[in-house]
Amino acid sequence: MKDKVLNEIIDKIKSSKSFFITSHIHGDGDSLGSELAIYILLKILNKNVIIVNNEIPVQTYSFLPKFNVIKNKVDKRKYDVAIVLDCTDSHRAGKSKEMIDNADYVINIDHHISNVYFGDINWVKPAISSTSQIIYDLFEKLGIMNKNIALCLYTGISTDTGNFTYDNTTGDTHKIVSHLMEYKINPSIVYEKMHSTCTPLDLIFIGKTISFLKFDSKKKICWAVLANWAERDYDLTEVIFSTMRLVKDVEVLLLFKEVSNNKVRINLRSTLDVDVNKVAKFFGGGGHKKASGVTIKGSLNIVEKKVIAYIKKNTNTYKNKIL
Ligand SMILES: [Mn+2]
Repeated sequence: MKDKVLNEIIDKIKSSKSFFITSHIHGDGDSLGSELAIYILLKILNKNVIIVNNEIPVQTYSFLPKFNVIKNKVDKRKYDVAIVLDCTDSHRAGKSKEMIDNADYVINIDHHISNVYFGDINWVKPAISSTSQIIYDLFEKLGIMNKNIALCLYTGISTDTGNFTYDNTTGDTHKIVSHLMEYKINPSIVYEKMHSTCTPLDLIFIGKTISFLKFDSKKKICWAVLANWAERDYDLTEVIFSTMRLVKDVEVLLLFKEVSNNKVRINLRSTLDVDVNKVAKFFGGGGHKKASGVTIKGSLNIVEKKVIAYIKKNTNTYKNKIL
């Protein structure tokens, strides 16, 4: 079954000339790593290829090879194939959706459980840690690998496994990474590029956020409310989560970010059995069982009350019977 989809994708790649690659808005290590790895592959195969995202990615990822080829200008050309990576739904590609709709054929490769199978072909594997880990099989099958591709895939896998600590990290993940390491990837440099990104002012902000953390009465749900959230040049969300994760016995972590007037972005994380994808889905979002997100219209205060009440009502954190 796995080989059937993969073979169809390989046939389509071989028989097509022009490709457009995209992913979800606010790219991360996995989406950008998998996009650039596929870009390099298609260049090796002498294809005409372009990457267009909703926005130019944050500079954190500028260490990735070919980072500068990523554009944010939608073009009206008709591409033979759109390859959409790490993206649950074509709407999640933001303004690049128009180019997906325009393409003759859509290849959807993703590992989000909430993927809506919007492609002409869908290579969706929710059990796999990252899109970068899924597409490793494509490179294997084609017998194409080099240091740049290995660095892109390593960065993607490392991002989505929380540096190989989340329970989506399997023996296969390590086997793949062990092969990628043969291309002289330096884990400490990759880690530092992605994580040593805060300014002293950011640390003060994180300190304030942490000192105002909220908890439910059983201390199983922990959340932070962030008014006037401003996107940084890197992902401060994970920095705050990694600090929140230090609290003993907490099972659900949330950030409520006021992204504009009357619009709140909520990031959800689960440390044990709680399925936060279901929580996000209830409010119109989605993602993974242990990491998901949703944007809700409404004031910060009201959205916070609604979501926390829903989690309390629909979960029983003491018995781990949650959604
Ligand atoms: Mn991913």
